[in-house]
Amino acid sequence: MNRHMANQPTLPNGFFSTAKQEEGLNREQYQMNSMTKILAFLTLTLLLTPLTGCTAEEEEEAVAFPAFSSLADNDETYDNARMAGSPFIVVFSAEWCNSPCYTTMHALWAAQPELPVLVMSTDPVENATGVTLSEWHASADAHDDDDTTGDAGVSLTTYAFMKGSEVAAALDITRPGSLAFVNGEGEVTYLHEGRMDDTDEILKRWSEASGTA
Ligand SMILES: [Ca+2]
Repeated sequence: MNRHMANQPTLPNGFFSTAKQEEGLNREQYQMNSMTKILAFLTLTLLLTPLTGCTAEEEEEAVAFPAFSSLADNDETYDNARMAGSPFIVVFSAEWCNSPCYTTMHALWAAQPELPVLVMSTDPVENATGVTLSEWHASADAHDDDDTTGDAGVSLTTYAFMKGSEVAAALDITRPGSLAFVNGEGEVTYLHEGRMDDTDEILKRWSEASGTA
């Protein structure tokens, strides 16, 4: 037995120490690799963090105009597909809203005539206060009429009057007197609450929706 063992090839001197050194080296290399990976991960995280923030912010800003389909006073149906590809303005009003609704409608026309405007009633009742969509449109047209001089002023010919309480609710609008500017992508670029009669502000918001700002 002893002879047999003696015949075993002798390991070179320092074999174990060399192996240990190699093992130590491998561990060091492994640690280095891990460090590199961690550093790379941290760098990537730092680089991506602001980008992620921006993306989330943009997604937050881009509110899609709600899905809708409504028959207007001109007997034409307006929906998202019809309005897609070009900007438009939605005035959330009601058959019984004279102020500030009519003021805002005429301020839009005065700022730029013949804009594509959808006037949506936040009142779900059919013919609210006994007024049809056509009568409502006529009443809005007459808002700037001068009874004493007989001057009929302007008629809001490019404005379509329709029901839209569900659309308004989807945008958290519960009462008349708000506006939405919508771009060609169907995204709300500006939501305004209350009277809007400042020409510069109207033109600025229209430019934003048109993508020309
Ligand atoms: Ca008029």
